[in-house]
Amino acid sequence: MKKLSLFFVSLIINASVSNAHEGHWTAARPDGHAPISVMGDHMHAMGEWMVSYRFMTMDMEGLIDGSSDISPSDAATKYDIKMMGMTSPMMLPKTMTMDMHMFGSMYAISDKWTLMCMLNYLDNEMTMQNNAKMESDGIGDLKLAGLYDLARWDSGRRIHLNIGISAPTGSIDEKKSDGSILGYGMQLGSGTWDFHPAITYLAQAENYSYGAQLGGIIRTSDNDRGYTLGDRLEAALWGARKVTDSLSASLKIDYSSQEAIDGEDSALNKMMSTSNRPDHQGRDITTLGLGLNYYFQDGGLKGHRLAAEWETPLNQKVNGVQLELDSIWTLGWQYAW
Ligand SMILES: [Cu+2]
Repeated sequence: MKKLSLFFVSLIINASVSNAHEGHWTAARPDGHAPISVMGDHMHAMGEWMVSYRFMTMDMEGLIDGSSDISPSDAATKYDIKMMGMTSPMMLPKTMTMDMHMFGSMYAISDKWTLMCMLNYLDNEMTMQNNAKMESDGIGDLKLAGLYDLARWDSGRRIHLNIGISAPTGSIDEKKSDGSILGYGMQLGSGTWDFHPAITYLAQAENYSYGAQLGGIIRTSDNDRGYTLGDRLEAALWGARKVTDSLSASLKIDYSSQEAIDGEDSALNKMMSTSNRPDHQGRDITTLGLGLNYYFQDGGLKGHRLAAEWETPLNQKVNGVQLELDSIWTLGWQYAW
């Protein structure tokens, strides 16, 4: 792990001494796209289309209280978790896997505006301390965005604005097999119309590139179950090194902060599990991501891209008691024409 990150760091640092890029920013190189976990990172030239598919899998295991490990029985005592009147950690979460299939398309209506559309299919599985399993799956919130080119310079740098909204197409009524409602983390959407603004900066030199994106999610109302997911702030910084004309390696640092839930779903039993408590939702997390992008320059697959990224937390602090994030894998395919 340490050796691997040093390899990526040295790739990128070595590269930063190479010459600056002469012309405009271009997507026609492997690192012309950001690490695959970054959304809305690049724009297209007028008339260009792109379709993409990403598979993301997130693994969580073990409980943390703020930023320290806590045993299920200590958590039950500390937060007064009860089953049938007795302190019991039985319904506290043990592990969770969240799989996401993400389908996207992009189209540039002009050189100034690129439109983007994204729909996810989620598949969640959670195991409780008593080994009971809970599952939910279905489509998430439909996201539409416009990327607006703010400025482009000769030296391979550019900056754009991301103006996105998401519609509440994902279910917030997912239930257990016994018909009772599932906790907040197992629901598929926010239940609200959300605003997703961001600003993205990109820079390219001969053999390396870097970028930064600052954005967030602002919820605009209460959902019809009586709560609002926390607003979110996200900042990402990445660098990539061209290894060959088709392959690049990247390093990314990502910080995000999501607030706790406002309001509550009154159908959830707050005594039974922290998963049912609005103040035990949301977290601050910093992750390190290592990635590879592959760009097919010619032949039958010209224009296709494949990418993979692995992310692991450097630091995380949850609100209340929650599962600890272990790792995130994102695999992607993109095709532009
Ligand atoms: Cu694109």
